[in-house]
Amino acid sequence: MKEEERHYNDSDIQVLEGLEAVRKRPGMYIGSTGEKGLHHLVWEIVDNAVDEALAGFCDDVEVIIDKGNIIEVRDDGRGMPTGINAKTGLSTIETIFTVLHAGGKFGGEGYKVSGGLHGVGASVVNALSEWLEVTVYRDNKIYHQRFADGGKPATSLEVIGECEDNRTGTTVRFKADPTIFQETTVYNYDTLYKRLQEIAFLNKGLGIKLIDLREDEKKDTFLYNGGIIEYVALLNKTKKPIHDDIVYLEGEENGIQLEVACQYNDSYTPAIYSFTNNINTYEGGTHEDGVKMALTRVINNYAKNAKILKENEDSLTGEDCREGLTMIISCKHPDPQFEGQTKTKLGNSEVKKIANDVFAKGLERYLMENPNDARVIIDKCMTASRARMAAKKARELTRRKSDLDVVNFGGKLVDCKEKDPSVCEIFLVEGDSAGGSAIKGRDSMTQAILPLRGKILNVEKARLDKALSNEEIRTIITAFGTGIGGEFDLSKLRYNKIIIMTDADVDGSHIRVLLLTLFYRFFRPIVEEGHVYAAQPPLFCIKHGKNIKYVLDIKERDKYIAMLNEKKTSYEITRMKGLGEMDAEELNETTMDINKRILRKITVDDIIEADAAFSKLMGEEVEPRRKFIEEMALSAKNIDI
Ligand code: TTJ
Repeated sequence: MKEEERHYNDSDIQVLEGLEAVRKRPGMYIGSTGEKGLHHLVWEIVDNAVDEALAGFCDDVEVIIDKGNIIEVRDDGRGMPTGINAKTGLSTIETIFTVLHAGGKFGGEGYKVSGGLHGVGASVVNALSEWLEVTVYRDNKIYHQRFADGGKPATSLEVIGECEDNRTGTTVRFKADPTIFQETTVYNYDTLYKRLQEIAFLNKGLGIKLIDLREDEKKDTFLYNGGIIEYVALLNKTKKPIHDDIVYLEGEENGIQLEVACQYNDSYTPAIYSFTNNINTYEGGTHEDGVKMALTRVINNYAKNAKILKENEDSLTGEDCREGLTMIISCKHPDPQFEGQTKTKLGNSEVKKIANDVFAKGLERYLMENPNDARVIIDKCMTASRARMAAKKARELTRRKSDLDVVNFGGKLVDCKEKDPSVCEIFLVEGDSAGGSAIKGRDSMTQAILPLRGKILNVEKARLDKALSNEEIRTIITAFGTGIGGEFDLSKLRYNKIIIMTDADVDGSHIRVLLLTLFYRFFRPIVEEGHVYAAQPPLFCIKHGKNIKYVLDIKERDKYIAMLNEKKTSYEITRMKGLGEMDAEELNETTMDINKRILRKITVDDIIEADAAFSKLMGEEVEPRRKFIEEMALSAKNIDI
């Protein structure tokens, strides 16, 4: 036992053992100790302030990122209780910050967030902090307590002053422990922005301020009196809605609240996001199922009654009814059951019927009262249905009859010999000339080459059936082996890495973006599971003596030159040619050889964001597109050297 712990009593020691468990296995409590886990600390504290707001005792929550990556969360609620807790004999505040899972038991009523990893409690944040301070304004007094060194009380709860004008509220300030968060303790403004904005959308009338006091001072305020209606408006801002109104429906039964906002746009992809108690239920669940069922039923009934869908025609499928639909579903439940792999699937069976009823009733009424919108919506679903049937026919053409079936490729794919996908790669190469060099320069065991001629179809503006009539795209689908749309199967992917090899110029980045759009729309799991890469042909070659060094950009070039100058080594720099001008050996050496090349992994960490970005990029407006290409070029990360 450490010297300073000796005079701790029994219950203190139990407490410390609890927090010690958190420090030993932080991943169990916050998922990871990487950037995501670090931000989890903020969510944990913010949830408490938001709960106080949802209970109706405050309207404003403030999150400050202070210099040194200190986080401060403030609310103007009632202030945490300052009395003694009978069970622990400690003050309620000390209990909440030092006893594992105490939060729920001692906190207020109302909709407690408890999904996924949320709701683990303020004590977990305290345990993983270098220090944490809580200040409570209540009864015209200012209470304060400090914890340090992984959650140990450094002072007891004391009154440190009087406060003016019946001010009430709670402020928590903490610094994440860098010995736990070894990867990074730097907060990402955009990450905080996105999530706080989302919380504000999901809770109309709740004001949230985000303030960054580090180098580049920044400030944003989120307050949406329209709630999820404004969320849908934002998501559709980069698209073309096909009707003016955003349909909004709400209902409550047995303390379970449901809100839905939706609007169709002229794209072909649904963007449906569901939440329960402010937590994104990525895996869906009963609230989403209920709403989807109601949507399909109501649309079919309307189409049949209006004689748009004839008696002898097939019903519209759920997919038909969701084409181009942007929708937010928000459920507030007093006792949510989260299931699924990532605990982001709502399991409460009673919600399905409630969601179904609330949505069906509301949508029926909306369609009745707005016959023009109804017509536009039904027409869109009908067109989707016809396109689906056409796509079914076209899709037959992409099926591989066997592993050895090369007929489908029209001779374009030069496959690798190895059949084990875990070691295989496919290069999608811009142009026939670079394609030719790549074929000669590859490792024929594991590297397959697919030269791409001409432009890739922009699938943002095309439905599946049109995409499938495109030769280039059909070849890609067949090569990947996964199928597409409803029959997509990631386990059938024939290559572990899909590597886009394009020139480092505007045309190259355009082709890259078109390919990414294709993958994102039709092969999303391939992107999500990290199978997509961009090859990075070097920009400069530096020769010194017998050594050849390839560098990616000017910055790297100058750094290398500076090093050579220090050693007084003489060198010769050449600017590299485009992919098409490199011979097989050069191409292998610089871009393909697994021991020398640099690949950039393409990731999608925020589906909502990426969806908007792709639309922006591929939509009509030129300026945002140019900007996005630039940003995308900058943000891709270097890995896999
Ligand atoms: C509980 O019921 C009595 C009145 O106070 C209720 C309460 O706990 N309110 C409360 C907690 N307001 N704010 C918090 C809080 C705020 C932050 C930023 C962090 C934490 C852990 C709690």
